[in-house]
Amino acid sequence: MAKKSILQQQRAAYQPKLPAVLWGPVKATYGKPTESVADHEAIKSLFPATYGLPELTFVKSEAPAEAPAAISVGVILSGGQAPGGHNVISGLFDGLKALNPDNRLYGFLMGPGGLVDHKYVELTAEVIDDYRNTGGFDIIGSGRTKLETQEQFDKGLEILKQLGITALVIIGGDDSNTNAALLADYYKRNNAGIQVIGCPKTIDGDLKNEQIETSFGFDTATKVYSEVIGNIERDCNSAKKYWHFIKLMGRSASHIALECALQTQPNYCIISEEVEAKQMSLEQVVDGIAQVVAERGNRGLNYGVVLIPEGLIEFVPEIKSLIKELNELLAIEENKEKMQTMDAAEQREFVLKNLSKAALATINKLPEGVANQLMLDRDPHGNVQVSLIETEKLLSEMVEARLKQMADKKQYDGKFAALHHFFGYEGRCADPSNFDADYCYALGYNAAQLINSGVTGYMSSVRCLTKPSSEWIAGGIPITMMMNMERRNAQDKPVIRKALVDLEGKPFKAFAAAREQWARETAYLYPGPIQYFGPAEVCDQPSRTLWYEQN
Ligand code: FBP
Repeated sequence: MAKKSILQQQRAAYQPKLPAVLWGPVKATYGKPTESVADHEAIKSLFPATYGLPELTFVKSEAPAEAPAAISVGVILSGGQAPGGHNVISGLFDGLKALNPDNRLYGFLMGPGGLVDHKYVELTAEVIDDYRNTGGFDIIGSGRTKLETQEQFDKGLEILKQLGITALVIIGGDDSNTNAALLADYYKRNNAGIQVIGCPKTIDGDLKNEQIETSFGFDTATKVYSEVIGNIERDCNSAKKYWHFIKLMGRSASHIALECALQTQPNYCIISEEVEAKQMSLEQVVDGIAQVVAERGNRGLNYGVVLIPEGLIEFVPEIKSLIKELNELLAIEENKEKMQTMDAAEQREFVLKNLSKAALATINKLPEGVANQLMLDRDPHGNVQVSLIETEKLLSEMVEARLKQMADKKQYDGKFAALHHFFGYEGRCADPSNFDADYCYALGYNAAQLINSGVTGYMSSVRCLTKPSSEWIAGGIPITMMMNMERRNAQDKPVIRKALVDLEGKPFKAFAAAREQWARETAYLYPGPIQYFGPAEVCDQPSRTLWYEQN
């Protein structure tokens, strides 16, 4: 067994808190039939067996006369790591064992690919106990294979049948849960006898809606980033000589940047959704930062902190149209085949030759590295890999150039020295905060109850998350309810609608009301590291986003 740190040894003993309703036997109660968030007819025709299912809520019940028959269940971790994944699995394991001690759990290795390639391990108590309350997905690994073809579904079915598995839990983000819904519908349509249940994972915080209050991992990851942003702010306020440009993970949505801003009160934070709503050009975004730098610099304050969401580039309108055009171009089969035979320089030339005049003008304004990222790299779900684009450097270079122009016009006489950071991977495998440890364990435990209720195509849901955990509500949400049609890889596809920052929502409004003061003054807030032991007001606080949304 691997050596454990002292914190790991102590933390292993933490008993995650469950909603009171899950402390004993439960009964499922059902609401009215549901509709997808949009495109009803299209989604209905793509999910004929699972569309329109009712919402499910658990209530306490009498113990059954005898335990349900023993079953075997499979579990998959899908996509980017998020703190708390191990607790979803330990909650699922404990939930299954509470229903029948002979129930068995298998983990498919390295993401959905493990199901297709028949790579798995049995997760016994001995294995599980080693991973309770720890960060990471290393118990079985994760991957980004997209489950979408009938061949993959059938290959998966072979191993499920072979192992006697009758239910599969997919722990993933919006794309992975979309795949869970496709799989659920396919297996139900074909009477395969396999239930599929999803769990809402992603540090990005963009898998949320009226039914799913937050995805797990967001709480811990943003606390880790906020700790280090706070440390940088303090360093910055001590040396008083640098501007720190900090890019934060989170894909398209700016939830992470917004949450970190609320926790640390930096001098500037860009919210991509606002950039899009105001139709701002890249020059205008740069100008906004330069004005703050100049205003502080002219008062002798040549330092500050700027937070940048990694997806910013996709929201600048001219770049958004460029990406759209590139996606269409790169998805044409004939183009794909041609490009496979070319080297990188030829591919670049080919793409440039086929772009419209407007798109060409936009791409020519960008540094070569950024242009190449936009032109060529996509993840298996067709997303631009925004975490690889160095937006923080792009912006600070453009700010410096803008300040020079201002200095020439005698509008600025400060000094500007920039440092760059990217916080993303540092937060994805941190030991889960108490909030995530409890929430994840409850999601997993609840998934076992959903399986026991016989449903399929549902996402495990635990709600009322700013209340004490004993008052949390547990149940299931039909995944098709969260879906709409979107353009992916140049095709209209059913997907779970991504939640972007709501500019009318309370978290954004709280930020907008304070940001001018944070820009002018040095109002830094230092949240410090996540605390696992100590008073509840230090250890058990949910994210500011959740707090503002529910209070
Ligand atoms: P998920 O959507 O799979 O949860 O991914 C989260 C994330 O951390 C994003 O914030 C980031 O853009 C991406 O993964 C990075 O991907 P990779 O791990 O493949 O480098």
